[in-house]
Amino acid sequence: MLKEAIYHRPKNNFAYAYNKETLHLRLRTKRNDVEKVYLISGDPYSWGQTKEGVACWKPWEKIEMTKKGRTDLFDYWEAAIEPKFRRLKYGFELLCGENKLVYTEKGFWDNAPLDDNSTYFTFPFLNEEDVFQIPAWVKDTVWYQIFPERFANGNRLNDPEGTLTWGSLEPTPTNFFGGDFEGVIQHIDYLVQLGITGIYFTPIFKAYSNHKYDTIDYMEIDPQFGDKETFKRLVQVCHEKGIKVMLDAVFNHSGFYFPQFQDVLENGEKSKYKDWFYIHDFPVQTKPIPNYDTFAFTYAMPKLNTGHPEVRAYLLEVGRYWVREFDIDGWRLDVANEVSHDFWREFRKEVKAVKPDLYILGEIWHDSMPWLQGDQFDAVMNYPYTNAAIQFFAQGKINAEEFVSKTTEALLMYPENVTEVAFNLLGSHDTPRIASVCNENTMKVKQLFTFLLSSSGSPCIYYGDEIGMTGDMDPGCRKCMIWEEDKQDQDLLEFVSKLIKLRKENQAFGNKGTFQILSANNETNHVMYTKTYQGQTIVFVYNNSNTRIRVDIPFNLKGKRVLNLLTGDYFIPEKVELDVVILPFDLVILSFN
Ligand code: ARE
Ligand code: CA
Repeated sequence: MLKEAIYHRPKNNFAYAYNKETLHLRLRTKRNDVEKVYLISGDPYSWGQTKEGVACWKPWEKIEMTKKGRTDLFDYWEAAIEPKFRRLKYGFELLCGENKLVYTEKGFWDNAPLDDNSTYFTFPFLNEEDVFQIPAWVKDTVWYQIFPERFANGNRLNDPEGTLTWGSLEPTPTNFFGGDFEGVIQHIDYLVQLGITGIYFTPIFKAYSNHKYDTIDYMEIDPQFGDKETFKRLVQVCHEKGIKVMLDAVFNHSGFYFPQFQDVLENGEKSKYKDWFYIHDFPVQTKPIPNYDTFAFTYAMPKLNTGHPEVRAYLLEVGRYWVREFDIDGWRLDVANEVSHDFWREFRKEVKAVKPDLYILGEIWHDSMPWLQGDQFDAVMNYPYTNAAIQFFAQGKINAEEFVSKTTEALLMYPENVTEVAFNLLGSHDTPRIASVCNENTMKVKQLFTFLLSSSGSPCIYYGDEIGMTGDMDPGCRKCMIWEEDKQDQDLLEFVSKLIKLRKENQAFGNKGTFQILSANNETNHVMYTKTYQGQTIVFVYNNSNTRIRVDIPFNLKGKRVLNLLTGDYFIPEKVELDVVILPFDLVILSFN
């Protein structure tokens, strides 16, 4: 057994409180190197003893761990345990053939040092308030992302100067098409029919650009979208239709025309706002490169000093205000990883005090464990998870094995309670559209939507992706929504609606279902996995090749009723062996009990 590959560390994705009774413990070993792993554990204060008169737990306990997943390099093992006194000392016993190895915090042993509990790993106490807790509704939400300037123009009167005819031109960084809140209200039934239960709006506050990430006033609605009354009505309409509303909080930086920044430009060192930003030296200059901190090198986005008490008070009030006065249900935090942890900790306390089941979603594209400990965000935009799927299904950059490896890695990167609410997406206003990434091969788009909607997490559909809209990187991905039905891919729309319906009607399909890879074959380039919950098994098989393939379904289903979830047909296999034929880039979803 390769000791160098064996890894565990308490209080992160390897050891965490799943709920107020249960701990999850994970171990990493070299792939195919270990046959069995046992968790050896006991109470720190009664290790190895049974104290008389005290209802002690067993002196120690040994339970077998299950193999949770594998990547190209590693196997991952997991066990769930409910320590009677909510604290635990533990180690791992690894077996391979005749070989045995024990792994504790102090290293490796031939036999478990059962007489000395100080060598073991410790989970000191499971305190309920430290358990990562997320709003329950998020687990059942299917999101839709709206870029308000481009969804629908419901009111010509608020159009900004120079507004172009809807969809008449390609989007550029500076053009306007007049989308607004009225437009969203007018099309709310379209979203209801699709099955949407949450909308994430990119910024709506008063700003200069068409994307509104350069805020002028955080307390005002941008007049091109409507006013506070229209926004109130929008939230009301959404809530009546069972749709939650999430707004974008751009707190890392303000816009160039934010009055406080303008004051600094005007008054330099004498400005009372000079410490609201990170000015390197005076006079302030925007060119050739700004002499103040910005988002990227964008001079129009000066970084806010969230360590400054006034800035902090101001932004925290913004955070509370829209929740308190407008009843919004979530905040998506822009450039979340460049703002201090310290600020986010306070932010969480403040906004959750107004609405305890508010969803806090950080925009981070990478491993985000430091923000997902329960004290900052509820979730992050889970780009790493779907990236693997995109590379496999859409781009053919990786093979079936690599897809499984990367997906498993992304799933095990976080505690399970985190992945249950991860914000999964195939694209956004910051990425090329999924149809374009798939070279407009709708079969591939369907495979990706199936993967997205059958994954655990909180899936999000970028407006227009469900009707096959195309577009490259920003600004290409921000075209006007197509409303003429004959120009929409109706077949794709129906397919996506069906998936959402399946997710809602079959608990195994969504968050409750346990995900398990059954096979990944590089020759046929197919992948098969199951989602299971309370007796229901759903098998997903994807053919990611340009030839038709025949795949064995590794279950004895003789005489059982097997439902094809996509067609609604069912059949009863007459033999023990069952195989299915799958056309190029097609997929099959079978369900049975
Ligand atoms: C403009 C141009 C872009 C150019 C950009 C940077 O259009 O082509 O790349 O400037 O100079 C908003 C607008 C954008 C605008 C930008 C600046 O929507 O159209 O882009 O302002 O004016 C990183 C950050 C992440 C950030 C992305 C864009 O970590 O937070 O970059 N995303 C948010 C929003 C954006 C928004 C802003 C931030 C600014 O979602 O819409 O942009 O408020 C890798 C990296 C990531 C990186 C990602 C994308 O994977 O690891 O860290 O994200 O690529 O580049
Ligand atoms: Ca308008």
